[in-house]
Amino acid sequence: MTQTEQYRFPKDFWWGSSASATQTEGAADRDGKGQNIWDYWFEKEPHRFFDHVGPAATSQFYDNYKEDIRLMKELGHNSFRMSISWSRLIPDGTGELNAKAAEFYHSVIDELIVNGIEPFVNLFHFDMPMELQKIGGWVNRETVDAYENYARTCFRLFGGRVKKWFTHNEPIVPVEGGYLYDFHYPNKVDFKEAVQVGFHTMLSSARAIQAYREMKQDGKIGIILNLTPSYPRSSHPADVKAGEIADAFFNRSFLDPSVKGEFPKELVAILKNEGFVPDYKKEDLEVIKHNTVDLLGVNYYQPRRVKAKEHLPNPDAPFLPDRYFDPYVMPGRKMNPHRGWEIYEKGVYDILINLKENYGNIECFISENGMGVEGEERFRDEQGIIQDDYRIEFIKEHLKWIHRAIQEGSNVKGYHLWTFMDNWSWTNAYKNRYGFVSVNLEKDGERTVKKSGNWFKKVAEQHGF
Ligand code: BGP
Repeated sequence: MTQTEQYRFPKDFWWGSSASATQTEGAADRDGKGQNIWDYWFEKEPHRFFDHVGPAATSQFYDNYKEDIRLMKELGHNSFRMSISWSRLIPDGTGELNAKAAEFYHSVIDELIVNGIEPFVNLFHFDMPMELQKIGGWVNRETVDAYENYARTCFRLFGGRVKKWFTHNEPIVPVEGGYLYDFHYPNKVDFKEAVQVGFHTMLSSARAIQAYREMKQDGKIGIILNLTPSYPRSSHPADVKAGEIADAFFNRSFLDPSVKGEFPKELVAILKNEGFVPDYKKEDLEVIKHNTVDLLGVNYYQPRRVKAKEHLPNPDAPFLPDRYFDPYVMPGRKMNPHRGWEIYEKGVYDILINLKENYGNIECFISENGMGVEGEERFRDEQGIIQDDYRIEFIKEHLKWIHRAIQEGSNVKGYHLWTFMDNWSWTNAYKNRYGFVSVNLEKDGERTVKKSGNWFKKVAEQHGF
């Protein structure tokens, strides 16, 4: 692709950004919100969070949403993905509805629509209500019932104006973080529970979709998955097999049931062989089979490179998916050193072509993509604008591959950057900044549009670059 080439996107392409409740709202202990696992974990172990900054205040969207939405409009957004905080809307996870929370989400949705920005609403973004975590969170089947009830409540309250719904964001991440690799509460390393959590989460997604259709809602409902392509080190059959297994664990575990209504055979075979089949009822598989998604959100940050295992695993170590592959550090890879993630732009094209060829070319969009950078203040110029040319470059290079996928027939409908304004990144807190808009924590959260924000506005207005 040459520099002078032009990249035009369809006129109705969705240009925007994405965010989540816990990472942006703040007001974590106000207006009746219940605790979620992040509030609780931070209270217990603040040292696990960068600079000991917790989720209490985050980016104050709760108080500033009108101003923030005005800025979104200014930056050319025609759509924005947010999430509802379950523990704000239903503080105990089940039972009483918090009227103040309903009022808040009503106003946010109204404000977006008035500004010509379509709200895309996600129901679960890593933030399990603490009261439900106390009974085991997704390990406990009761959480699936509670979630279905929460989803029904959201459809009833907001379904008249929200026409794009998502059941979960990156459902594999709470499995990895909470039950395998120790980066989310409850910090367990327990593959049996991990599999149960995965299954119940998948079931909850299908049950919410079923409820959505039963309630005769007239929008679209989908799921947002972090599809991280697994690239084997080489074409050696052992490397290729390692790649296929990693793909089954981390991508196809949710992609196949969400889109095709069935779990990948390779994964089921491993779980059976290793003795980790989850508890389920026969009818669950029917619910999953008949309630697949209308629309798929694709989050893409980095590829996963793998190779065949170098050594026999320690037989006494806890079982982890990595028993089947080793990570592969490819010489010459391009890195984002702040986040420690490889940048591989073509990955987004490979995902879209895979969806086209193997998943019925399902309607999809890039629901997250972005670059977290530490210490962005040093790039502020005399006018006070952060000169984040590296982010413009990052977005551009990904958009070029998305453009190519469209030319080859991909059904990709939009691009949302992670994220609109700098926010709280879980255990990384405010270390890395991702936004089109900077949030100055020293100056009471003052917002200033970065160079990338102004650039994106033009791209959205001109349908390309
Ligand atoms: C995705 C999550 C987001 C966001 C992003 C960046 O996995 O959906 O919530 O945080 O990654 O990652 P991080 O914040 O860990 O740098």
